[in-house]
Amino acid sequence: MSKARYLVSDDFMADPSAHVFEDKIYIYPSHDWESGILENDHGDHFDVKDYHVFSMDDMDAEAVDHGKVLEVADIPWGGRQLWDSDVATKNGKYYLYFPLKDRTDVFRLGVAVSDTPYGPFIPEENPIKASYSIDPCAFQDDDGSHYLYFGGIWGGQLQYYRNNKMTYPMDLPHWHDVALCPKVVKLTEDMLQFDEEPKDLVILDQEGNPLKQGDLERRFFEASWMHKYGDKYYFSYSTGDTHLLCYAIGDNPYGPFTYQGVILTPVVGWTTHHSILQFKGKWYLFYHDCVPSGGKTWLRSMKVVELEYDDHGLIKTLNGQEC
Ligand code: FUB
Repeated sequence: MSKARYLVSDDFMADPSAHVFEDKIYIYPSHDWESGILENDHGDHFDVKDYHVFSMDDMDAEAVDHGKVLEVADIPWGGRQLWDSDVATKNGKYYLYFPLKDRTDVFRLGVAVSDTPYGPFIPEENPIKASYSIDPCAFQDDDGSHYLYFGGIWGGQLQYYRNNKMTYPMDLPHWHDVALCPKVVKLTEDMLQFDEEPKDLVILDQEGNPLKQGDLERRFFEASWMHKYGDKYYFSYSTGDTHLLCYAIGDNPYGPFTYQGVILTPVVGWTTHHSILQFKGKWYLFYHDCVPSGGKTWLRSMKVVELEYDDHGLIKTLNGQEC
C-alpha cells in the first residue's frame, strides 16, 4: 500500500486507535456529526455522542462497522463530548478508555468493559479516580504491564493542572518555560484505576533540554500514541495549532523521550490525530483528514497509509496533503 485510503465513506470517523486483537484489525474512532455548534478554541464543535467499532480482516479489506458500542447517555457520570478513546485487553476482557466531560464540564477519563473487542462496552459507575484531561492511549509493555498516556491542551484542559491537581486559574506556561508534558501512568491489575500518580512524560531536544512551550512546531498538544519498534519506545503526538504529527524515542515507557521529527505534515482540517500499528510485518499510520467533508474541521474521515522506517529506525515523513 503506497497511497492512503479512506476507511469509511458513509459517515464521519476521526482519531482512529487501531489494534490487532484475535488476528483482526480493530479500529476505535471518535464519531463526528453535524451538531451545528460553532467552532471555538475549546473544541465545543467536537460534540461526539457515541462510539462505533470497526474491524478489518486484512489491511486492504472493507472496514466492517460493528455499530454503536457506547454512548454518553449510558455513562452514569456523563456530561458531554466523548473524545478520542483507546482499547486494551487483559485476561479475555476488553477495556475501552475514554475522555468525557462530567456534569461540571471537567474532562475526566472513564473505562468501559466488554467480553469482545467489538463491544458493547459497559461503563463503570464513576470515572477513573484522580483522572483528568483527554486522549487516553492504552499501551501494553512486553512484561504485560499496561499504561495510559494522556493529556491535551486548550479544549483538553491540561493547562489547568500542575502536579496532577487542578489549580485553576493556572494556564499554559510562558513561552520560554518548559512545555506542559503529556502524562503516563501505570494501570492497576484490574485495569480500572491508576496504580500510581501520573508522571510527566518529558520530551527533550537533541541537546538533552526539555522542549519549551513556545516551541510550537515540536511541543506536545494532544493525541498521545505509544508503540515499540525494536527495543525502543516511540511516543508520537500532535502539535495542535501547528498541525504536525511528531515523535520522540525513549528507552522505557516513562522516558525521557528525545524528539526525532515529523511523521505527517498538516492534513486538510485543524486536528491531526493518529495511531501506529504493525500488521503482517508492515507498519501503518491510521489518521484522519477533512477532505471528504470539504474541509469542515468537525467532520473528519479516517484513513490508513503504510509507514516506513529508515535503517536507523527513524520514521520517514509523510506529506499530509499528498499521501
Ligand atoms: O475528537 C475530539 C478531539 O479532537 C480529540 O480528542 C483530539 O485529539 C482532536 O483530534
